[in-house]
Amino acid sequence: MNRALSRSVVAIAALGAASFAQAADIKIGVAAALTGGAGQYGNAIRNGFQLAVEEINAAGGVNGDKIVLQIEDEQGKKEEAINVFKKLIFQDRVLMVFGPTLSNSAQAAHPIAQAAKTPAFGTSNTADGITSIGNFVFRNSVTEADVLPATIKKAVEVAGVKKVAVLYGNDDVFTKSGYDNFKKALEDLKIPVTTTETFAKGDVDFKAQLTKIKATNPDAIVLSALVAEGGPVMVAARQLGIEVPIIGGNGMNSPRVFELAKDRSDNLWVGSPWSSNNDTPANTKFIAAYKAKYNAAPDQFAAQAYDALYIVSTALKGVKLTNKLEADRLALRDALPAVKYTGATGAFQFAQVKDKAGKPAGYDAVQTPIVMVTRGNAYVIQK
Ligand code: LEU
Repeated sequence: MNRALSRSVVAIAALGAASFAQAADIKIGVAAALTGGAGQYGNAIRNGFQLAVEEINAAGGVNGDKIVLQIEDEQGKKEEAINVFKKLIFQDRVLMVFGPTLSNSAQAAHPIAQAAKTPAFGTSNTADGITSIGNFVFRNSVTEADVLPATIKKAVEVAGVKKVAVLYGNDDVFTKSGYDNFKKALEDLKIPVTTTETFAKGDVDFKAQLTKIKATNPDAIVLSALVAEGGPVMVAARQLGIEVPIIGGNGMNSPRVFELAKDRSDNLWVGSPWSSNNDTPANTKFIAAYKAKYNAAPDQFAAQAYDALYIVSTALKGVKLTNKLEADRLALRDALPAVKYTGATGAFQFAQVKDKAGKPAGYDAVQTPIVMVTRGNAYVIQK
């Protein structure tokens, strides 16, 4: 074989390998809190993604391409979320990144994705302002601003709540945003607040705040907390003989409440688009598949992660991937906003939000929340 010919044989072989690699994998990053205080949420999220990726690939993938998830533990810490985002985007060169689990971390990590023109997709971030970061930021988790007014309204109607005490974590983006939105919802409904108390991440003793709350004799406690603190708050409240409803935000919608508060977990009110009692075909299928795979019941966070991968795969079906990362990231970004999808969490679509300067930015979820109350270690739909 002469030299020129052997060179072209090598070139053709290389071309073959490249186009084969192109057809093989779509690499997607997942940043989740798999350890630490938010680990309960992050593990449910990972499970939801893993179930969805298996199903999607078993059904032929995306136009024949397989999705490969690269899952990293960001530990529920914003510094770790930043590190994980950088690794996934610049080193592993994923097409997009799901996560991180907490808004507190998303607020720190999503600007990295935005600057790198890489889609970032939150499946559990519910604080105000996350998608205002920019037009590469998406979420399918319904915000506190959308859910809390519905939860409060229902508790007022059904449980006759006329005045409330407020308790919230003041050192976390999500618990603070929940507080802001509770405050607004209470003002809109003209419900007086008897006292407002705070706590910090890692606190374990809530007696001082709850004793003050008890003395003001509220009809309910409004609680903006992650479950690591919120579970123990419920136990402490009931121990002090405070039996009124506890109205919680997104952080309190986790079966971890039942592990932490056990027989003191009743009468907790939360809102969410997802409920295990919602027996639509898509949700029934999801719950059965999840139970079969994990031998445990799913929660809202698993459901939202599961739906999120289907939303992305729906977008990707309309995208012609070129294997040029920058172009492919942009094409996915451009395809996502139009996706309409009905999954475990019901009918879903995106709505664009504005940034602080009033310019079009990222995309929030449009979904209707259901209000639920805990009874006998289960979240029961409140009609
Ligand atoms: N919704 C919370 C947040 O935005 C996280 C969730 C896992 C409870 O931080």
